[in-house]
Amino acid sequence: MRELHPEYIRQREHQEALLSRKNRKTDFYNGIFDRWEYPVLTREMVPLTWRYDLDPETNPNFQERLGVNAVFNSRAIELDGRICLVARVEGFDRKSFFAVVESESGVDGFRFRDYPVVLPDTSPEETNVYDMRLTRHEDGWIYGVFCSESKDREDPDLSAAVAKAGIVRTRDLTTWERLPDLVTLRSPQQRNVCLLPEFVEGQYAFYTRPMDGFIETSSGGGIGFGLCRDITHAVIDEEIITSPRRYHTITESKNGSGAVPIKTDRGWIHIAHGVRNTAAGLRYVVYAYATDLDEPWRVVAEPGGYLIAPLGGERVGDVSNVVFTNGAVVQENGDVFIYYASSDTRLHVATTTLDRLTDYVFNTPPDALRSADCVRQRCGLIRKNLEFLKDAEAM
Ligand code: M1P
Repeated sequence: MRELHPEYIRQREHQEALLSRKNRKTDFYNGIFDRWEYPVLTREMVPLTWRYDLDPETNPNFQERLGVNAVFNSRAIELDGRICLVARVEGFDRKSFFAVVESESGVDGFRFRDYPVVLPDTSPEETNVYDMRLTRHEDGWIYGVFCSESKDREDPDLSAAVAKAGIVRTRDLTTWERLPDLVTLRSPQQRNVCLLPEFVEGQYAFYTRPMDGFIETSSGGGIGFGLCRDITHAVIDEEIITSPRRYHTITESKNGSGAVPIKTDRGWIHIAHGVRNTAAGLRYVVYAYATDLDEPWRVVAEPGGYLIAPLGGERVGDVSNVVFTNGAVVQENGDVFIYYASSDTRLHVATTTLDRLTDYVFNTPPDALRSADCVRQRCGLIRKNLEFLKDAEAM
């Protein structure tokens, strides 16, 4: 009979309390979505078996042998009545990998499966993988599209890297088949690529993010859209820009597709991220827009500004002043769970309904793009309200 280390027993109890803690809505209000008090995933929730050697003979001081730095950008999908996240887990060694984490409520009680996702290892050059978007496609497969990062061998700069879109497919989030990486003939690098759940013109439709370099999108004009016939050898020739980068807006530096688009009667709703540079560095926010159902590259509604920005403690972390989403779930009753990570450190949920989200996307005024026009826009709202109040109070 082997003895358990007393510290293991203490840590297990501590973790169990964290995992079974009930989450609750905060009193944050904007009529659009609700915020929740606790993050749904943190590094403290990662199983002890992933981090410690439990055997007192080989680990008498119960030291963490393989630490986890962060659990963040997660794709979400409903499977067998549970909400499953495919989370980005980053070790102390700064390498990311994926883990399936499941919950019944979607707002708390997330439990990691016994092992992380073991992707087929098809490229010795691939150094880091992260930010998977999972699409339940009408062809019957669940596809995962993620960033596959390698050293740029042609650039002597030690930090020079190449980002590509890796593609896997699965039916159960357990067995994964790796397909060749996406090739975009006109863009040297790709990140934040997301597959639409439906065929468009009989082809697979991807939202892309054309980039010249690893960090800077440079000539990449925003979120792209491209078609390919064969997903087992996915090649996109032309990328049309859908949601563009614009001067002095939340997408000025870059933007990228986030959750797999949500189909509504009025269009596909996209929940994406936009980046602006500031004196304090890059600031990432989450924004939303809609594209046409038949021409899903054509933007039909785009509220001005952001949907979610880092708030309070969310503003601080490994890469501060960042919120980022790559996953949302819409339930049959219309409830919507938007999973967003803060500062590349932890994962939160924002909840809303399809009705509230659609109202937000189609009825929030667009960015007027200039201060003078923004003041005109706001004065229009104030005037309408003052007249309304006069009438209401006269009653
Ligand atoms: O560090 C913030 C984010 O940076 C990248 O996003 P983008 O390609 O738009 O700059 C990604 O690495 C993302 O994972 C990360 O959260």
